[in-house]
Amino acid sequence: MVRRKKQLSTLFSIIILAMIISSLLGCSAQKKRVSHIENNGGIIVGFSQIGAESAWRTCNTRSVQEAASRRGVQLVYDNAEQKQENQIKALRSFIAYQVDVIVFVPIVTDGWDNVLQEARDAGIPVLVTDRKIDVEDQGLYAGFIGTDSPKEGRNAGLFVLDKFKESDKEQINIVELFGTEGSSVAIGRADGFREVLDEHPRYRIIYSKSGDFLRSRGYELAVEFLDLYDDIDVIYSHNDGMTLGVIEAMEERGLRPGKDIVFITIDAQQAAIDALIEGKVNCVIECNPKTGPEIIELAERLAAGESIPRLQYVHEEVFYETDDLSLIAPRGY
Ligand code: GZL
Ligand code: ZN
Repeated sequence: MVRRKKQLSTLFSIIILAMIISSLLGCSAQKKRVSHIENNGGIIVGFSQIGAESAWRTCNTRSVQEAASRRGVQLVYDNAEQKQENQIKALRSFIAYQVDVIVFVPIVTDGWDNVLQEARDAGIPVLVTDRKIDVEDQGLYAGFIGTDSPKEGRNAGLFVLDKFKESDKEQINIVELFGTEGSSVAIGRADGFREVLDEHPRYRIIYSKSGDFLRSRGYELAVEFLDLYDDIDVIYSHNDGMTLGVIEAMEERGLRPGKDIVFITIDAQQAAIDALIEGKVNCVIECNPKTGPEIIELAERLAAGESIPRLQYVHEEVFYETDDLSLIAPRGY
């Protein structure tokens, strides 16, 4: 009997010891998370940005960084240099680092399910911003804030219809400079544009290629399509970066963008507004990069365990050649 009693007391002390260790560990893990708040009063946010391919992108990055520092949020920033595999590595490092929230700009819509499952397993909420993702399980991310790209495309289509409503030209030939293949914003801008024009068969997209939102690629595509076609009526460019490359190529050939060929461009960086004022483009559709304050506010809510709206679009304008352009405030990008 004595032996049995001895065994029981040993077992009991092992259980107590195990409980003490686990509570110390748990507490230290708990302590670690509390220390994020204690030592800088702010949360830690992992921010995966796609790169620096355009003035729009660098403005977007600056907006998030400035908003984070204003709020005392510690931002772990990663620039993926236009590669999805770098973004996936960055997200994995944020998970290992146990950030409080992950914010990321998905360069393309597909290929995120696994890494987002790992984030969910680690209990880290994810905010998707600027571009959208296609995932099986919508629960893999908390919400989206960004641009309504199909609406931008529809606004471009409506401008073309308006511009040619008095024209009796049989066929209106359109060249489209597509953004990054597989990105939700390029797909949305293309779909919205076609949604408006498909009902009017005289409008035909005779050329559409990806310039990857890059000025240099916009220039190269212009060299190609200006040699291919001599009866282009409209150029529809998915971003100002590519537009600037096209304008350069056109002017090298003595062509007058905005006069010989109607030009529509998206982003509304300062250089595009300047081109609108100079009559080199006819319509500039704003895509708002200054979403840092809203992004950080949503991240703080997620870190506090609150829910956020699934879908939030940012305010965007359209600037037309017929507007009073002196009223446009400096764009800051
Ligand atoms: C749009 C954004 C696009 C911009 C480009 O929301 O994703 O990427 O239009 C940028 O300038 O490169
Ligand atoms: Zn923390």
